[in-house]
Amino acid sequence: PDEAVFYTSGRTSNEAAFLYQLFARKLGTNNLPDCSNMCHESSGSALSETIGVGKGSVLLDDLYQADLIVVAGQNPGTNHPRMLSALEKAKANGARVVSVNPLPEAGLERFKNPQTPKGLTAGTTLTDLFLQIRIGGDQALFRLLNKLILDTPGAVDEEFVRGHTHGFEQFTEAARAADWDGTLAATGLAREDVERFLRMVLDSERIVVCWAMGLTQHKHSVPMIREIVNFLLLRGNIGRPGAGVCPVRGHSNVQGDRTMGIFERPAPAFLDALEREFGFAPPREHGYDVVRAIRALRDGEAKVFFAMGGNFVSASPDTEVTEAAMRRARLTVHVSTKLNRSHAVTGARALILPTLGRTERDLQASGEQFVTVEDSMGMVHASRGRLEPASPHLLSEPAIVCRLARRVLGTEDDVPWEEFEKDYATVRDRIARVVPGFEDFNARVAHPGGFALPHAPRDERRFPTATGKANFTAAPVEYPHLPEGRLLLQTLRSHDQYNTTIYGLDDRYRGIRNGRRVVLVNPDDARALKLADGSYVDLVSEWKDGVERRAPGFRVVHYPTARGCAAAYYPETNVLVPLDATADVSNTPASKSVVVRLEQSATD
Ligand SMILES: Nc1nc2c(c(=O)[nH]1)N[C@H]1C(S)=C(S)[C@@H](COP(=O)(O)OP(=O)(O)OC[C@H]3O[C@@H](n4cnc5c(=O)[nH]c(N)nc54)[C@H](O)[C@@H]3O)O[C@H]1N2
Ligand SMILES: Nc1nc2c(c(=O)[nH]1)N[C@H]1C(S)=C(S)[C@@H](COP(=O)(O)OP(=O)(O)OC[C@H]3O[C@@H](n4cnc5c(=O)[nH]c(N)nc54)[C@H](O)[C@@H]3O)O[C@H]1N2
Ligand SMILES: [Mo]
Repeated sequence: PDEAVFYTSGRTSNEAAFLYQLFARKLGTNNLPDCSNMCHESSGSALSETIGVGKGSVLLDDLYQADLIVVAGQNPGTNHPRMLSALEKAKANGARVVSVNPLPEAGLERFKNPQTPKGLTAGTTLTDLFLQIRIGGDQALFRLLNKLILDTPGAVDEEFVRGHTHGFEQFTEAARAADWDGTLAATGLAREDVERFLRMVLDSERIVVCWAMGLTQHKHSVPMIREIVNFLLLRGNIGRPGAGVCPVRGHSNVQGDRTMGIFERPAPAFLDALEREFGFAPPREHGYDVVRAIRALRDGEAKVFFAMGGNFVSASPDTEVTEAAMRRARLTVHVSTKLNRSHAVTGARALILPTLGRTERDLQASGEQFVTVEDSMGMVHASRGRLEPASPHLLSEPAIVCRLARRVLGTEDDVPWEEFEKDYATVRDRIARVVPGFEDFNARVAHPGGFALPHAPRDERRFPTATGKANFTAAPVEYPHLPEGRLLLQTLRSHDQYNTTIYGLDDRYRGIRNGRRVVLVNPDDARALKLADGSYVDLVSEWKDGVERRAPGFRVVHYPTARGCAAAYYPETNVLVPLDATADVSNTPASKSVVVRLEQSATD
């Protein structure tokens, strides 16, 4: 069983995900990597250790009640447009917004809400303070900020720290060692910037910190996010209205898939519950995450690759390595709504299984079905397709899994796969008995708007960690060191793409038109490197393995990113991200901090 790998992208419904992990575990493996491994794994790792729940602790209403919202490493204008309206409303209620980013992201600077008359003309300035940080400098910034808070009489919420936290002394000792010079070097910020930030923090009773890939895809992402937890804990900003951690997710059900057990390192309690409910012994050894799955395919240890959605070879790092690994498989299978590159990079045998999209009607033997999803804020709600399916022959994801399970496990298998396929409510009944927080699932999801999953830190200031308290942590401060003449490249999204699906060649808010093979370089760096705006370069990544990874033919765009930093689009640049360059603890590819040199291009 462990020679098979079952990947999931984050679009899969709760019902399909639950069936899929059940099938993999009945087969006998925990090889359930998912796009989370490349996405918010660092957030999950940092949060579960420190607050005991690997998910965000705020609801939409908390944003509306916050005094200060920090948006770090996130470009909501493009990637979470609905969040801009939430920020606008928060501001109308008196909140201030700090943006921490190497790029001045236009959507955050000036938001034109198409829904309001004011938005159509003037727009709202969302950001009160823009901290143009160097890539990878966030841990250093928050560490110094924490020291400054500690040094301010009365700034620490002593009662909260005493009653609810653990590790404060050790953390204080580490924080006291933070110094201005080191921090300004790591962050590229000016002293006044940090001082203004501090004043806004001290003026604010309730603080929310939001983040996305700008914080999760670095070698030191996990300690970076833990430092943000330290920051919030210091002033009691977790577990009360208007305050908390807000990792903003990507795919519509990536959080729900994890809740349903799509995880290569499942919690023992989850496996115990599966065992009780279905009367079998699930495998207990950890399975492969994305990076380990690629290594296993590369080394011939895994032979079957099955993908429930996604575009694995384009989304994964080290494209050439990943493609070669995939070609060694005996069998590759993709359950997909759209053709993509991964379908063309196959093992000895290859299957493409087209499936219903979530907007399409899903008719089964018991009648029309709906499925459920969970959002970034832990709200679970129903999703029902309305459109006529693209073909009457398309099977739904749950149907594909149930039929596959019956073929692979045999019709003798005592899980009622046929019944599950006919009526998804019967799947939800099982979820209700296996997954905490889903009691009475079918009844509760019938409410319009759905229901909120319990979150102990948010709901009752209870922290289900190893110490039973919220944990301060005291990791050494890290930040990327750049050799002379090199730049630190982040690989990010343009406006006209959804991950590996490219819709067009423009990047609206950044004013880039007609081309995706562009590299954004600070004009001062460009001058020092003698790179004219509009000239062509190859991006060559430098990593300690000595392998030269090259992405040829990128147009240089002079752009006001932080000094020493560069930016280019994913997935064109995935070829530059070494497979082994991952975040400590979470093993997420470090695709936001790739050391590159720019060489004059032959392909002008
Ligand atoms: N239209 C659209 N929407 C999407 C997606 C899409 O592709 N298209 N993808 C979805 C998915 S799966 C996800 S995960 C989310 C991703 O949402 P985002 O995380 O917003 O996406 P990225 O384009 O990767 O942007 C990363 C941001 O972090 C900043 N950044 C990079 N490095 C650092 C750093 O070291 N420190 C700080 N403070 N900032 C840094 C970048 O400048 C950029 O603004 O969006 C989701 N929504
Ligand atoms: N360099 C670099 N690499 C990155 C990132 C980065 O910032 N930089 N970001 C990472 C992140 S955050 C993520 S989430 C991953 C994304 O990794 P993936 O989730 O693997 O990639 P997507 O491009 O979102 O997958 C799109 C494909 O999913 C299929 N699909 C869409 N909807 C459905 C559905 O409902 N059911 C099924 N079965 N299939 C469906 C379609 O066939 C479509 O072609 O990429 C990661 N890779
Ligand atoms: Mo993502």
